[in-house]
Amino acid sequence: MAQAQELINLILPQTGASQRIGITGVPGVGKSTFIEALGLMLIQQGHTVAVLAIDPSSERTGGSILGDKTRMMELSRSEAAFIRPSPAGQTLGGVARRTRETMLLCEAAGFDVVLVETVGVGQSETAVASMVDFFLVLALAGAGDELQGMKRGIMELADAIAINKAEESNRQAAERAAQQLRNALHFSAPKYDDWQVPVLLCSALEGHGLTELWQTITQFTVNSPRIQQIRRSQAVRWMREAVNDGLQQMAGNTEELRTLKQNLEQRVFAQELSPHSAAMHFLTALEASWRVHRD
Ligand SMILES: Nc1nc2c(ncn2[C@@H]2O[C@H](COP(=O)(O)OP(=O)(O)O)[C@@H](O)[C@H]2O)c(=O)[nH]1
Ligand SMILES: [Mg+2]
Repeated sequence: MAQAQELINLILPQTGASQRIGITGVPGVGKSTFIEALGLMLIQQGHTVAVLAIDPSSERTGGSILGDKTRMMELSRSEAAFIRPSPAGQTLGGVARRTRETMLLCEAAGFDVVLVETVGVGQSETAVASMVDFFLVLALAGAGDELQGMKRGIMELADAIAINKAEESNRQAAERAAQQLRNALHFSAPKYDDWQVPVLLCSALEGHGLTELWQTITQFTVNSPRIQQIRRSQAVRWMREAVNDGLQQMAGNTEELRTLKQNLEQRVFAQELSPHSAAMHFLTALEASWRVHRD
């Protein structure tokens, strides 16, 4: 743990030069197919691409990693690409931290585009959005899917939305879905004053719309003072998270503290003690224990 931290500190000066892109959408929307197509296109343009996945559920549901690997077959064979599935067996916070650190390692290794795939369910979008420069949401056209599959929270995180599977045969429905989304976006609070979230069409399968999408992304990320702002705010947020994680860890550090916490919780449950006094009691014990361990 300490060694890993030391390594991160050591490589830190070599990080930061990549474009960090998050990609989300409901299972089946085409994220892996999209990443394969975009990744290959970027490699052809001379980029090197790292693909990281953040999916805290992947250990439980199994299989998803295997599925993604086969979907990114060609990309995974390329010398200029690196693909890594979610670190397993951890909480979302742990997965997020590991993914962030892996992203830094990839940058230090020279990859200049990092794509982070996340499943469009649960809290993992927020975690990914807080570690990338640009957050792309993939959606599908048809039967109200565009609003159904797009929970409000996700829409608020989006820097661009792409309607995937917009092949010729599906074009009209895709256009309609895009228009609906544009209308809906008018009613949600803008993430940045100077950036209107574009809604584009693409087909990951046929490779259509990817050039335009990449143009949109680079318009946002390359030579933009906004990126520095975003990364600085993210750094502060990561620090806060690390402090909170550390406090949680300290609180469970010794048998004594764990027992005390249980006892206090029981007394609060039994209404013998107010939540506030119990918390103060615990914090006092935590502080004392910390002094002992520090000295
Ligand atoms: N028609 C069509 N099918 C696609 C497209 N992109 C992905 N698919 C298919 O949709 C299914 C799910 O794709 P996948 O990339 O695994 O989705 P993920 O779960 O979001 O990673 C697969 O059968 C893909 O072949 C597309 O642009 N057009
Ligand atoms: Mg996938």
